[in-house]
Amino acid sequence: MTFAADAGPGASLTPVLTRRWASPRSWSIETYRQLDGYQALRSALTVDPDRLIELVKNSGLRGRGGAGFPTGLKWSFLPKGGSKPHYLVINADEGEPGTCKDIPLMMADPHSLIEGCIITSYAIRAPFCAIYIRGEAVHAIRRVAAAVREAKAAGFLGRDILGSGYDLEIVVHGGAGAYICGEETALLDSLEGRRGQPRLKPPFPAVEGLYASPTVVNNVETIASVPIIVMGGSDWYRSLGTEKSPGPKIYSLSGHVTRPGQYEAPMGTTLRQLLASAGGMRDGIPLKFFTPGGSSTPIFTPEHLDVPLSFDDVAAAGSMLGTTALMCFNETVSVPWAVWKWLEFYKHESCGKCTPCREGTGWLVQILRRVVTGHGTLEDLDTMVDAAGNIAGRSFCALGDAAATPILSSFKYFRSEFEDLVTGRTPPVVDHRQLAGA
Ligand code: L3W
Ligand code: SF4
Repeated sequence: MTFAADAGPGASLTPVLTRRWASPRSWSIETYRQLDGYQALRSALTVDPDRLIELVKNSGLRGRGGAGFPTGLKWSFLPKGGSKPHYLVINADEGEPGTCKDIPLMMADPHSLIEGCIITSYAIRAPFCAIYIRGEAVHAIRRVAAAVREAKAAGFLGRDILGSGYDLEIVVHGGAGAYICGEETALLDSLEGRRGQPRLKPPFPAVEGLYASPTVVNNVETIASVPIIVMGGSDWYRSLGTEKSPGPKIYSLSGHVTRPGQYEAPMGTTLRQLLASAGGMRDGIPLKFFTPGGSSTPIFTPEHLDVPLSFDDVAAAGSMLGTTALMCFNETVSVPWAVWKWLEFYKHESCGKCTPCREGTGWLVQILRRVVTGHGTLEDLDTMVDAAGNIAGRSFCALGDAAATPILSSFKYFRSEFEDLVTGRTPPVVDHRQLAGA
């Protein structure tokens, strides 16, 4: 399957979230306002906050951070009344391997996120919002912080926003480069100044989040979708995508693709369509496997090219939509090598709080090093599957499950590649001397 001749029609690209990205100085407040920016805020501030929550519920918007939880429902979990303040926290700690949509969004159109933050904070009656951005993305931290200053100078933040009587402050917080801080409760610990490690759930952040107060934690793309729902209405939003996964989605294509990048298309678009829009596989070398939503999601093979990329369709086909990070690997790639690289990542990023993940990821990496250097045994393969099976479902947070996923899903489709390496039918993919000190 090369996508040169048999690609079929491309995706019907629908620039909604990305519609301003190609405009000159798209990140400035001047460009944003020229292109209808902050109009949704004006209209939202005239509406009762509960009606905004209803609107987002009716739109069917689901979280874009990986789990697909219904956004309006999450907002409605915040307790009514009570003495504690409500908070909004934006998870901009984009770190999932292959995921590259939130940082591009913040770079190209930071005001869409900020407008979404203001509307959401108003809807959940929060006086304070924090945007937690991955530490390595210094450029994004600077860009969003500059946009917050612009928004404040224009009267969209601070006291009595647009004469509505509503007050809001937004703080931009840079993380310190730990993947685990993308887990929402570890993020909250980090924001509070502690070492980022997941908390026990329940209580969910909606009940006890930042400083033990009711908190909504949402992803960047989720919140940037709010102004367009306010402007377009829930029926229009539902006219894009599938019934259970409505709206447009930013798909990130990476790997052996002719034109990698972000492609915005309705939920339910297939990889075959996206690849056709992206010029197909690079150099016509066929696709071997791909991740539908980052390395935490079970891999797919060319037989899944026509699976609609929506939460439910991908789940029905045996994987997860995750963050729609479509990493595409061609036939030159060794699956054990790719799995080894992913496991090195999870071992490095394991926070160490629970034994299955802390110890298990280390064991898996040791075994995988033996396998890719040609020093593994058939028994090693069974041990790997056994260890992965004991991490999945037995770890404290989703990182443990994520670490087990590449092993379990690659064995489902490509066990013979591991066997060929340990029996010497294929040569090692890595020279053991390259691993000295690794
Ligand atoms: C109140 C309830 N709130 C659930 C909330 C919960 C959270 C959201 C989803 O992991 C996945 C993970 C990664 N009352 C609630 C409730 N909530 N029940 O709903 O919760 P959950 O536990 O289903 O998922 P999660 O812990 O948010 C997210 C996968 O996404 N993933 C991750 C990518 C990483 C990034 C990144 O780069 N930063 O996004 C990719 O596949 O493995 O399975 O807000 O509080 N009864
Ligand atoms: Fe930490 Fe891994 Fe346990 Fe999550 S699963 S708490 S990352 S050790």
